[in-house]
Amino acid sequence: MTFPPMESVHSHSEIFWGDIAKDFFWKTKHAGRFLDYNFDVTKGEIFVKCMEGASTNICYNVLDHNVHERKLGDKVAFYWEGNEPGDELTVTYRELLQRVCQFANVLKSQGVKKGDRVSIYMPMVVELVVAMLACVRIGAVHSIVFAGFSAESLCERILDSQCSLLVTADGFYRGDKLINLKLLADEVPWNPEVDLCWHTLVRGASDECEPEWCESEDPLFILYTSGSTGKPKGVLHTLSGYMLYTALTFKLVFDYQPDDVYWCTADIGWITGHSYITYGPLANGATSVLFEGLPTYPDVSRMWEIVDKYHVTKFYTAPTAIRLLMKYGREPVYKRDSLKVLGTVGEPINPEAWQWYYSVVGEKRCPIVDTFWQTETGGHVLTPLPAATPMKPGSATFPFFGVVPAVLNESGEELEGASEGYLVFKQPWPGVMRTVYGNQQRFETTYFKKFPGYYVTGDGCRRDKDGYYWITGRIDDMLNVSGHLLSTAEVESALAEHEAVAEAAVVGRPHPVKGESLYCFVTLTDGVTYSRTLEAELKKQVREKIGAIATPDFIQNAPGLPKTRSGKIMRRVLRKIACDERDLGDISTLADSSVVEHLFQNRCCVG
Ligand code: 6R9
Repeated sequence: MTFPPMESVHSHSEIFWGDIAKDFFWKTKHAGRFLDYNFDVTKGEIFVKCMEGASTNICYNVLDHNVHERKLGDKVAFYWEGNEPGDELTVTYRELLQRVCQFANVLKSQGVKKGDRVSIYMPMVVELVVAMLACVRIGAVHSIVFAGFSAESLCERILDSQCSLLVTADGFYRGDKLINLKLLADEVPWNPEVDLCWHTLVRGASDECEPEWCESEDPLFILYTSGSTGKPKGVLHTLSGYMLYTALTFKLVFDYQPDDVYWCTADIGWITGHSYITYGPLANGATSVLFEGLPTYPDVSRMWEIVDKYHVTKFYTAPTAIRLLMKYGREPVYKRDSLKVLGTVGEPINPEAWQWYYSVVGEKRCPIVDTFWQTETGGHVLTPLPAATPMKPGSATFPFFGVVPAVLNESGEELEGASEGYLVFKQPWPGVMRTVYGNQQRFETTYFKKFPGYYVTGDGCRRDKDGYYWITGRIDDMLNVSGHLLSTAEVESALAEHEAVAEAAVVGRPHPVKGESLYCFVTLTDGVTYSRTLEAELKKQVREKIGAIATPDFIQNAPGLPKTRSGKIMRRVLRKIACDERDLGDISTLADSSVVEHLFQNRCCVG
């Protein structure tokens, strides 16, 4: 790729992105403007359209095009490293293409057609990538549900996106724990009436399958993310813009070179895995590690053993993993000479973790790319470019090409220079989400209503005198537990569904490894007494309704909750109680202040 002058991305996005698009195959070329959009609710429906008129197939681009045009057939696409050391597989681009075609034929034989939704609930195995690309090949829309989610969460997502088929696995090991995915998926072991076996189906399938040519704005996938009302939102991404955006961000943010071995430790069930394990790296013909296991199994040097084994050059992980490993000191971090660039994503990285990552893991020779983005943004939006952007520990630095951020105050005015407020974006970039699946209204209300004319991230941010952006964390009712967003409302309703619970309020409490932990206040129904058994039941209830990531760390019996006179729960006060901070600020609107003292006296100290 060659690069036109920097400013051209704003004034001539056509030329900038057109040049990137030349590296891909287009069945038909686009006509008209590169990006067409409306970001202002007062002017009509919100929409973003990129490369209208073009048709392509992403599966074709990331596989066939790499094998046939770029001659990368024998290049390794994935080194799969299983949970158990010694379990390993190597898959080349050519093999991946064959396997994807076979499975695409299987999907077709099951009646899956262009536009149909397919749910995927699988561990980190090669078949997961095969299943997603097989969907893409035939124009079906995948909806991947992270394998840590509960049966109920899976069910909710299948129903919301009206999936016609579920691809799952019998089970897998995470560390030394067996997870019976199939049992979770249907709570009935095997039903020959509805269940079909992957291996049997694939055995008879042809390994050739003509790709389905799709329009730029046809749906590519749906990925659910927590919503502040409690019901998850199906974030919808479409073809061409997402492909170009993930391809270019991957290339530049990791300074991708053809002989790199790249490893992103995220799970494909989250957006990081979608964009930076599957689409971005494959679009560049990169070699990646696909890891099924945990950073601490069988011991805490597992990550560095993998880095050394595959000579990983570019490494991408989350602050929570860094903090976890930090606890064990520098000794387990031994062989890592191959590393060149280190990335982080998922939450603000605290300076201590940043320093450890930089000095211990990177031996002060690897630039750190702190990438800020969201399921909704499709790819990195605030990020340094390694070795080109001077780093400041804890800052995601500057916008990526074509991204125009602003900092707004409560009245929606743009702040200039050094300032702090709401982080918003003023115009779209190719990879931004297009809608909430089946609910355009919710899309507009969530992201565009508060400040007309802007995409609202839901994050707070500070811009310093040098123009660096510092994410200060969520400013809505979302919690970030180990880099995963959870809505307080979702956890509250899971708790309130228990017959012993009359009301629940959930807040975040800082946690040394997870970033935030869940601190839950529950008011019991009359006549019920609080007990350890009930507490365990409540934890189990949340785990079953949402998944293990949402398991409460603390539950406090709250005979009364601090409320305003109009009956609103004052979470701000609850957050202070959870952290044992007595400076409550202005509590003049509080209906009954004795409630607060009672909660302080009975707060949980240990989980
Ligand atoms: C990619 C991903 C999005 C939320 C986002 C923000 C937080 C992500 C961050 C970061 C500070 C970073 N976040 N990266 N905060 N610095 N580098 O994580 O997507 O799961 O949708 O979460 O995560 O709060 O709004 P998603």
